[in-house]
Amino acid sequence: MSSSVTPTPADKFTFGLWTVGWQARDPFGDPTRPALDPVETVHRLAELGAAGVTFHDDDVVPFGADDSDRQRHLQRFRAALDETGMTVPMVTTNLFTHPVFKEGAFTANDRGVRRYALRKVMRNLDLAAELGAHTYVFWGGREGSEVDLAKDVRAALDRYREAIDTLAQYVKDRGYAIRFALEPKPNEPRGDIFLPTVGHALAFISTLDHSDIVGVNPETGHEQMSNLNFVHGIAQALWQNKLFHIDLNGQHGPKFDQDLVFGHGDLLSAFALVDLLEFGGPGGGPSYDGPRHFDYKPLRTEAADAVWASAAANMRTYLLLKERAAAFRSDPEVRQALADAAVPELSVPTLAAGETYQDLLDDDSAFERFDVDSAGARPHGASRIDQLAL
Ligand code: GLT
Ligand code: MN
Ligand code: MN
Repeated sequence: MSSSVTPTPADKFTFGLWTVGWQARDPFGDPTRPALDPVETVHRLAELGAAGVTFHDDDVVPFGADDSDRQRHLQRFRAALDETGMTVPMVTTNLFTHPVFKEGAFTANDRGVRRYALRKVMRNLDLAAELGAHTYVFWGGREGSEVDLAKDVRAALDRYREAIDTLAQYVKDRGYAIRFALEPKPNEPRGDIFLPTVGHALAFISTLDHSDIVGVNPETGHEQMSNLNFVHGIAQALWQNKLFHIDLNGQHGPKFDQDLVFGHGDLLSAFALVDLLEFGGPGGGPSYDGPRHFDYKPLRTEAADAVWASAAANMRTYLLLKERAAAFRSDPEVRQALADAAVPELSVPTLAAGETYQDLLDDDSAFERFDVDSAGARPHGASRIDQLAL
């Protein structure tokens, strides 16, 4: 294996404890793998070259544990982090497993459930700050409905906004260096989930009092479940300076959430994504410098030891695509194809510096004399670009 595709912490690869730790329970079948100890996960991922781990409160401390049990679990976990040098760049809350959240958390009709959910997050925000996390993810898996008439959607969005603003105020008042990242998903487990896509989430964020510290955590498969273009979603989040975190995985089009290994779905899209993240920034550098976080599930058919090979596959795929994206960008044939397709020309503003719409009206070469037939006949050759990428 060449060294450029051997992961190191400098690559900023991170994994949720719940990913490799998934026991493969699904709606039709029992677990196929034993539970994993988070301490072992930290060690195994460190050996594979990951930089850090992320977790839900309940991934480290079982739901309902008393204070002394909580301290014991946290102490073991902290020790594993110290021994391995693994970081915790992101933390999140489980607001979906316990039946108390069956009708929602921040948007539950039951006000008591909403207040309980806020408290559960606040307690875990304190832990996130203590562990040095800079991002806190909100995936509202239970925020939604199956029955339109059983939920006042405008009231639900009011409550969602109230929750995020209240928690953002808490973070600011405590002086925590934490930003929030909302994770969209269209459905599953709810029939329909609020903030179903990157676009919905960005629009919602613009209504917040504390929108300055709230961005998005888009997941490959979640956008593709909606038949949306993930690369376009990421590009728009970057364009709005709202890509605070990213969940990388694979998905084969609109169907249930597959959480495949990164790249094991739409490979050309994965290539364009890595190219955007690594070489889409100013001067061809990275456009995103946060963790490359994998939110995947080892296939239910995999045995316990194969879990680690599948974790490594995410990182290797990313690095292989990064290596090839670098080769693509420096290939003279690619440069020529991009120039022929006029890709760089899109960066030139449509109006010249200082030009007004009146100047445009006065420019008869723009309309009266514009040769629409020859412009319409212009070859672009985008297909050649796809083939070069392939
Ligand atoms: C859950 C979900 C993921 C979210 C996690 C964060 S948990 O597994 O399917 O997409 O990122 O809550
Ligand atoms: Mn996710
Ligand atoms: Mn998913």
